[in-house]
Amino acid sequence: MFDMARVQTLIEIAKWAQLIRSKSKNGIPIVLIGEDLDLVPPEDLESLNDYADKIAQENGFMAYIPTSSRTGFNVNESILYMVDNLISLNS
Ligand SMILES: Nc1nc2c(ncn2[C@@H]2O[C@H](COP(=O)(O)OP(=O)(O)O)[C@@H](O)[C@H]2O)c(=O)[nH]1
Ligand SMILES: [Mg+2]
Repeated sequence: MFDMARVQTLIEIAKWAQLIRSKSKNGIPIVLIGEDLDLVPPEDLESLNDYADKIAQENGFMAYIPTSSRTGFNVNESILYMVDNLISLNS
């Protein structure tokens, strides 16, 4: 998870992914969640989403999902996405 209002937290994602992978079994699924979507200036949103998609692809994540707990946008959806995918990976 990274803070969409602080791009530095997205830049650091590769490092966190490396740490997670060094401490878990091969092939652990990772979903990149952006938090605080509502704090992103509308004019910055497209380039931020493009950049996050690129980081997700480069690091082999399953998906990138921007969310806001303030507005509720993608909150249930992101949890359901992860649950559904964990269930299908394990069946
Ligand atoms: N604007 C906005 N504020 C949020 C959102 N989610 C949490 N906050 C606020 O951000 C602060 C820190 O949230 P928290 O989830 O505890 O920690 P964080 O993971 O470091 O962001 C709290 O005051 C929350 O009320 C959000 O989606 N949008
Ligand atoms: Mg926050």
